[in-house]
Amino acid sequence: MVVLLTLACFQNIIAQNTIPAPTEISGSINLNPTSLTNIVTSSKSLESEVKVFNSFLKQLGHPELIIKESKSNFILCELDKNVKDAEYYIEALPNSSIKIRGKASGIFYGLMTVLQLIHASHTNTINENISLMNDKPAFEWRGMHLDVCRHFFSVEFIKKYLDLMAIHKMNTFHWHLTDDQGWRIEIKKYPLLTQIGSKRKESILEKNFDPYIGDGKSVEGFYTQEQIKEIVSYAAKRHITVVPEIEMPGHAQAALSAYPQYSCKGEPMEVWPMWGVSENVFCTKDSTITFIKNILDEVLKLFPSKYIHIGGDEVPKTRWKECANCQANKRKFDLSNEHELQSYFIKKIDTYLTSKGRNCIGWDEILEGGLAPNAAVMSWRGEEGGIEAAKQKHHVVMTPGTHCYFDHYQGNRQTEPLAIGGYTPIEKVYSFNPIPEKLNHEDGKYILGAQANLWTEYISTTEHVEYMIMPRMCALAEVLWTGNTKPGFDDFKKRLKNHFSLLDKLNVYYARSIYDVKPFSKINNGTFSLDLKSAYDSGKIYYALDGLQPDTSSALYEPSSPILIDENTVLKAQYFENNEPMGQELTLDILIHKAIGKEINSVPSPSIHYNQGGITKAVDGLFGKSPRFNDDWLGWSGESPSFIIDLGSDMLLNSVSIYTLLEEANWIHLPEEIEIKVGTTLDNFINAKTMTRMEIISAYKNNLPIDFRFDSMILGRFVKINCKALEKIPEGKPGAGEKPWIFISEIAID
Ligand code: TNX
Repeated sequence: MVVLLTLACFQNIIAQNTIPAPTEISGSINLNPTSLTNIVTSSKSLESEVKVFNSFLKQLGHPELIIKESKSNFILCELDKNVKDAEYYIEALPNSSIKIRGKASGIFYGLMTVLQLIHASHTNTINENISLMNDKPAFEWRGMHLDVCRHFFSVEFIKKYLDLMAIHKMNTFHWHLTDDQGWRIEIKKYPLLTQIGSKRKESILEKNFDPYIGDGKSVEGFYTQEQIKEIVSYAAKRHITVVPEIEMPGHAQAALSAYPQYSCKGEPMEVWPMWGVSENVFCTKDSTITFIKNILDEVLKLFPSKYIHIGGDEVPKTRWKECANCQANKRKFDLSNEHELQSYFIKKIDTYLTSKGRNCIGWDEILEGGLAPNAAVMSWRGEEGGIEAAKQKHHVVMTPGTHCYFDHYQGNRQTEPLAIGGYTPIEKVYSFNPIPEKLNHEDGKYILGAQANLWTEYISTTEHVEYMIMPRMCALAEVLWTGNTKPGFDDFKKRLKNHFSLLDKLNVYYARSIYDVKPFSKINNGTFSLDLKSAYDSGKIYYALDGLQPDTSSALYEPSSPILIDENTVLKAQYFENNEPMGQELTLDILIHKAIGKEINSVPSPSIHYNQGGITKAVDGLFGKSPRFNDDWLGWSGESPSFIIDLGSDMLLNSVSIYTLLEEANWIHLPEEIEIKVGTTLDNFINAKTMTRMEIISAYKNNLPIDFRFDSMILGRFVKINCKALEKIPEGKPGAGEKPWIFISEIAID
């Protein structure tokens, strides 16, 4: 019993100070980490690990350890070839000293743990002990991706990115170097790739796709081969492998702006200023394949990684369908469609990389038309691609949009910087399990790990990059390092709060969205009430219902008494600690109407991807906003939803207001037609109002509902709403020809 208690106590101490949490702690050494003065190694080959460790100590503003023998207060780094890669042991030595034992990678990670403990002891009042531990990663691929094509980031910043990864024991940097909007790697054989392909005249301004509005600001930059070598070696010293991505056959417009002869049409084109998916892809003809192989030859010399990422995602087949060379390939190789042509292309590259002793990895679209024999798959459109590939005994890295897209929003709607969409708060990242439940134990072994992706369409500054990855990367690091033994979000969030001081010292511009107040509505017998929560409960939440900014003199939210609301209200709330506002203010528009909390059904149900909280969300008094990034929205893909709301008794009705959404870039369109009917019973509906597509388009305004005001009041208990979806996304729009989405967040009845 006593032993158990002590153990729990050690875990607690550690739990306050390291991210990711170690996998196994067996006891503690009575030694305050700040008392360490010296560091020695059992082998000269460990000098680089020690140097990096000292450079981090310096960045954190702590004294570096003296690299010299001493009688006491030292760290001994002892190479032990019998310990597995990345694993390490921390053990006690006499005279207030410790030993870190493992291979070079393990020793490096042990040092990163000690680094965090030293920092914590310097900054926290708690007197830390060093723990005895045997720590090892749950997954071998602990990745961070960075898109440097949509926006360019300097060598200096890439180094900072790598430092942040290393301190959190992340070990794979996926460097997205080529895309439609920019080619960023010097290739000596093809100088135009950077002379032309690395310069974009401008970018689309925010989300002005149609009509297109440009921002007039040029974006340019590339890495010379010398700089790339420097980065690769800098990363290696931090036990990080750099995996380059050279996109093919799609996302190739920047390359084709320099060498249009490798496209299907051969016509000139510009480096693409738009976001989305360009139709200008590499042609499948032999000369293009040779061009790509020549590029890869130079890439392989620069990057020693086992895996080379060849993209493979989002390849429109439009050009191939009209191209004599591609059609000839289809006939020659007996391919039945363009998916097989894509597979033909990837297989050629796969064979080439295999012949050079490397493996190709690609986005999950490379499964379409048949997976190349040695290819690994990065599953981004959910888990399905990863599951499929693992069942086919191919290696997989999980990066599903739901948990791993750090270009998504992470906090309250109005206060986050413009993002691509989605909603991936830190809790969600923390809850991620890289091994899908659907995989059996054997197939689960093909999951190498996971990775967060940072696409930078809407991210042009280094501060913004830091904001998007931090602190979400801390959560992912724990998912990937600590794995199943991770102590849980409540424990993590406590450590994170201390960890913020480390990020402060490193001048990281991290997001504080974790403090943001989140609303939870409840409806009981038609009465609307609201609970407010922050991830932390050590502080206080103040709120105001008069539209003013809340401060510590505003109403104090008491968790035991939810706020009752009986009329349309704008609520503002803010979390405070020690009278200081933490995180951003929440602003919530609450709509009180006749359908609140009433019975509603929808045929068909919303898509599983956009059905958080279920269909009752459509009558919960909270409506979604544009840009969309939280759970307020329900979505239907290619289907025409029809709703019936039961108000419980006959009432005189004036109007129905529907909060719907137009977000063409994300394939979300307004309905073709909306029809409202009212009935006193379920079999005598009368038409109340109908709007055609043209009327809907002209009535639609961002963040406002489409109002269906009846010509005169109608008596009824049941309201039926039929939304007819467009058959296909219209030509000229992103996703043309595909199934459109319909999004609805609230149906208000008055
Ligand atoms: C899809 S993820 C893409 C990227 C975009 C990203 C935006 C993937 C393989 N392709 O080209 O930047 O969405 O979230």
